[in-house]
Amino acid sequence: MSLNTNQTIIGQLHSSSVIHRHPANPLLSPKDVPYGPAMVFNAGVAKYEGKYVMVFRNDYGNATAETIEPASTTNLGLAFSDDGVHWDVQQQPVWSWNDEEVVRVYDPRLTVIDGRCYMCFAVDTKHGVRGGIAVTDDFNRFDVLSMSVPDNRNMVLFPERIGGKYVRLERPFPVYGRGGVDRFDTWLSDSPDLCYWGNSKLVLGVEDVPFANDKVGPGAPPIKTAQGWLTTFHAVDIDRARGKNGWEPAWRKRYSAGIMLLDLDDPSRIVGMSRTPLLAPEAEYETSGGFRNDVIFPGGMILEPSGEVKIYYGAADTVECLATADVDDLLRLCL
Ligand code: BMA
Repeated sequence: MSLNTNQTIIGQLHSSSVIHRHPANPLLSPKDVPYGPAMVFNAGVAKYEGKYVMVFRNDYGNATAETIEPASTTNLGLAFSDDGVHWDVQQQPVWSWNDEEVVRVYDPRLTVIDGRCYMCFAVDTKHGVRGGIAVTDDFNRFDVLSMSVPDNRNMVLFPERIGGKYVRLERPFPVYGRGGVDRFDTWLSDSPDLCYWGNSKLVLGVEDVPFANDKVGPGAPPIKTAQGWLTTFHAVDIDRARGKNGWEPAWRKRYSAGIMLLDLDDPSRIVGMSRTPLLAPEAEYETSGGFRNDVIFPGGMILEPSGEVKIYYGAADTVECLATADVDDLLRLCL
């Protein structure tokens, strides 16, 4: 069946059998955060100086499922962990950016490059959505290195330079150029210094993903394997027949996580991609009781020395979760 925007209805989706939701899910919920958010989700996670560190998104300070406030109450929280599963949440949110133009900062992604921790983030401004990159040495002070033009977000940095350049994946929003509807794709740019970005190339078009009809965008920062850069992406399908599915009057989208492998030397080239989702919303904390149900939004991916891959994701825009898989199984899915 076709919609008036040429969107084919996707239908039922299932998660891959190689991925396992952690029994401790959700790892973080609003009740774990001492300054009262109603939603805790879309975290960036990295291993930094011997610990796991997480910067997570908090929304709607005073809201409940019944009373939804504007999104301007978003802030970022910080947590540390010794095992990547049990998290010690810090008492205060981190980094409020006081700038006339900035409405809110959200969806952080962390990448360690040469021992320093960089954070990509989305910024709603009075003149559009921008993607920013900052560096921090203490998770208290964040120095902004670059800000994109609108509209762009979901930036993630590769953990090392490729061909001498820093590289990022990103998802610009070309509304006019894509027929006036959401048809958002995944792009790649490089930079000599993390400040000036260019050489932009298309990596993954939404039409290339069988379980998306609306948008695809970067998930967690890629991890390096001998076969290529392994990376998650979010894939969105819309069905206008969907109605109320969360705290809002209507929510018609579903966010799943996909996985692909990019060429080590030319990461704009896809070596392989799973044609079915890695994670589709199925667990109770992904499909019910949240602000926007049926949302899986990967933002952190860690390759352990054992070959286990930890994938952190926001669920239902309300809680933060973990799923694990063996790196060889993930590579087999792509190839
Ligand atoms: C996107 C972003 C994400 C969010 C998702 C689902 O546009 O705002 O932060 O998780 O929508 O609501």
